[in-house]
Amino acid sequence: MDRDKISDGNLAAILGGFCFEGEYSGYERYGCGHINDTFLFSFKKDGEACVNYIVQRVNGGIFKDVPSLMKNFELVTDFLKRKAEAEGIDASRGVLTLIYTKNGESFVESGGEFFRAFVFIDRATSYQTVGDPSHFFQAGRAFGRFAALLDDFDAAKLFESIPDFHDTGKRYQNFLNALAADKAGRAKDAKEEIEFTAARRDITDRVTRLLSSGEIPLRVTHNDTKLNNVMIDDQSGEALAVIDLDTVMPGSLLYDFGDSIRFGCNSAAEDERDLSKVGFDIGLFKKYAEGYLGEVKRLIKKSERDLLYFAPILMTFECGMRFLTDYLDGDVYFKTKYDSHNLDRAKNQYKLVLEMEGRSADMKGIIDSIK
Ligand code: ADP
Ligand code: GN1
Ligand code: MG
Repeated sequence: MDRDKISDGNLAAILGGFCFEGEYSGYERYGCGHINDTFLFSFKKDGEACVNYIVQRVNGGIFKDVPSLMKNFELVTDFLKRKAEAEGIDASRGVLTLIYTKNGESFVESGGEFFRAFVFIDRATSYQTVGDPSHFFQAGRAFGRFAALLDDFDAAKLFESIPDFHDTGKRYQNFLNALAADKAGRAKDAKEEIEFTAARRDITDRVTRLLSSGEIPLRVTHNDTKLNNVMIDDQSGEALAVIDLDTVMPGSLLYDFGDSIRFGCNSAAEDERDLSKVGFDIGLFKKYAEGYLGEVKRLIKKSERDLLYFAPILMTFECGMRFLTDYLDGDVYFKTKYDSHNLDRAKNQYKLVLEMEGRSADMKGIIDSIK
């Protein structure tokens, strides 16, 4: 399948199914997500450009039960919209807006593929790296607000779209299984990374143990809090909607905080091959922590706060281990552009882990200094 294209039959089903406004004028491949295929659909009204839409082909290899996944989207966006309106926030830009079909469904199934559609948030950007530090502060606020708004959302209503998503211990077991199978015959090319992974086995269950014992609370979390999963207003520089709700599930606030730091505080892109460019920007850590803690201070427990310094290390290690596992499996999960793409990503993340480990005490100090 050419993932940059939509077949004619599916295009007709999308255009005939969703309640779009205006006259369709074309689509193009859009964005840099690793999971779904995203398209920008343009529309015109009386010959003039009007509201555009994002259409996504959901990754059916990863998400096996799309109707249940989309029910999560419906529940969460509905809940957020009501809260935003009660707080006087412009929900059309502040909350991801689903487009429903003429039959009231939030997806179209056609030719064995699933599609969903959203209002395109225009005059806003989803950044791939932090250029302006204030954007990162804004992202911290947005993900913090997301956690705070969902604090009273009933987690039992949510379908677990990817079970054990941030169970780092289980991810470690998956890594060991992939290594034992060595399906793609690549283990010989990843010796250093394999050793690096095994040497950190002890940290893998640190958060899950505390969740199981109840020492840290299970919350409704986003679980994929990369900077490029929040829209930033081009004019005001303020964060708008949090997007990419595929992994909104019960989890720990530590996962959300840690994953944002993993992505945003890397001085290089996630797949930069020149490892001398990969560094940990502690100034950005402070910015994000200020934005995030400002929004969650009402709900965060001391036991969670005490581990905010460790969360980025765990999430960066977990992500590196996932890239490495996918490399060993023969690139079956993440989109890759070349043969060793996943290995390069793993190397990059592990370099960042080393940098973060060296700055643990500084991270701790910064968290303690934020009131
Ligand atoms: P993936 O799960 O593949 O990462 P995302 O839902 O994050 O998919 O979408 C990929 C990209 O598409 C985003 O990073 C963003 O640039 C763009 N995007 C997604 N939804 C919207 C939206 N409603 N408005 C504007 N851009 C969007
Ligand atoms: C994927 O969907 P996207 O590109 O925002 C992945 C995250 C990883 C991330 C690494 C559902 O995020 O868990 O941390 O790539 N999402 C899923 O860049 O697996
Ligand atoms: Mg995304």
